[in-house]
Amino acid sequence: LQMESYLYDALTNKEFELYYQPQIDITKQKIVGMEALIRWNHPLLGRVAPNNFIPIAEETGLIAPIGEWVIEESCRQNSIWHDLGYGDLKVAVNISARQFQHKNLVYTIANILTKNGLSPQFLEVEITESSIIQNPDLAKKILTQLDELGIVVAMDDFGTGYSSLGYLKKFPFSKIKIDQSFVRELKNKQEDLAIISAVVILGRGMNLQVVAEGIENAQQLKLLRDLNCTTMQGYYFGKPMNAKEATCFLGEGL
Ligand code: G
Ligand code: G
Ligand code: MN
Ligand code: NA
Repeated sequence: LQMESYLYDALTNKEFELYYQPQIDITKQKIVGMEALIRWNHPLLGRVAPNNFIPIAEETGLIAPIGEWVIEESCRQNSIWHDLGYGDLKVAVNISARQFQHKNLVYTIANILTKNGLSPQFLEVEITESSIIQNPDLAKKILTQLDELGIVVAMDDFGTGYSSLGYLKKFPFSKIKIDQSFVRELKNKQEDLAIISAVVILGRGMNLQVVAEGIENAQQLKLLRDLNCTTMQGYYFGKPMNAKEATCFLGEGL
């Protein structure tokens, strides 16, 4: 309850910060995107993990202004990166189900892009299957509008839900992110390899980009590369880092 009351003031008090985790195209040896991950530093509570405060933000409706700030701040940052010469870098933001109820979400996003001189193709929205389930019709309406604007719509945590395959057909996804759990358990075992391999082939057949998440070591990288997975994200390449560190990371290249 106390956390909730603190959360109301967090935006005004500028307690949020975005961290960025790189997405790598291993065939091009290039950083192709940055996923924005929110961080909350409260003067008394200290660092509060998103898994602890995002649910509260969703329940209270605070996710609308917080989510808007995330989009605003990540687009502002990406526009800076474009000006620094990383002209095809994308930024990805996580969107909660509740944000679909935000009256002017699409309009707001379009305005943020214009204001920052950022073309829509450089913004990705990551949606989980569970957030679609809450209101599929509304989700479809909003995601279709975002897709028509040219924004990349990605299915996050792919493979953990119940009917992911049907959603790929019904909703305008152009990217799937294979859930970390599949990569974490990835060993030279028939089943693990078969699942990832099937998703990569599925993505190719449906003209969807595929990203593997949670790569923590060279062995996982090698296994994924052998399965023709080309885009990856994980601690092995880079942990989520603040804007300054992420800018240095871009400067150092791979
Ligand atoms: O970053 P980790 O960094 O601990 O993120 C934990 C969870 O919080 C993930 O499921 C991630 O998708 C979610 N998350 C991180 N940032 C945001 C955000 O800005 N908005 C929403 N809705 N979820 C976020
Ligand atoms: O749910 P979503 O995929 O948006 O959240 C990503 C979460 O995974 C964040 O909490 C992020 O910090 C975390 N993460 C990113 N890369 C790795 C990794 O290689 N290993 C682990 N264990 N977590 C990771
Ligand atoms: Mn995500
Ligand atoms: Na994910």
